[in-house]
Amino acid sequence: MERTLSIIKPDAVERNLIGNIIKRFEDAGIKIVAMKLLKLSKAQAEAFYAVHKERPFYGELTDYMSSGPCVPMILEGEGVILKNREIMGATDPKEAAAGTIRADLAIDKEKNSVHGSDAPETAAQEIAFFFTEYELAG
Ligand code: IDP
Repeated sequence: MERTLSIIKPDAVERNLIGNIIKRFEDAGIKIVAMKLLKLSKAQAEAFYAVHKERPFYGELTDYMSSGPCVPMILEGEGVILKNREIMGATDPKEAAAGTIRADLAIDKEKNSVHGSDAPETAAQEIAFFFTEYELAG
């Protein structure tokens, strides 16, 4: 069974959208097998997004991701990495398909409400960033 890391980002937590977003995953048959609510420090946000270090938006992105609480979760299901990306929609909400989380809820290309791992290797790394083995429900 495949697993992926999802994060409900600070803009969505701030606007009381945690339940709205989790309902979409559950309605799609995806299981949440671990979850927490925490506030990243700037250094932690920088470490999580280290892959984007050279991008012009890195400073702003890591300020935003450390600006308030977020909800990292481990999602489980068949093909869940791709399925989650489909439910999220494109990075820029203006380009996201109708009915996706980002089309319905995101503010802009940066404050786009959710993160989702893009491949099995990044999913494993990102899950390990937030969760230890004993925090997994099964
Ligand atoms: P993804 O989250 O859809 O996988 P990535 O390209 O991996 O998109 O970018 C990571 C995050 O960086 C995005 O979700 C968004 O919050 C932010 N981001 C991406 N591109 C831009 C941009 O052009 N301006 C501001 N923030 C951006």
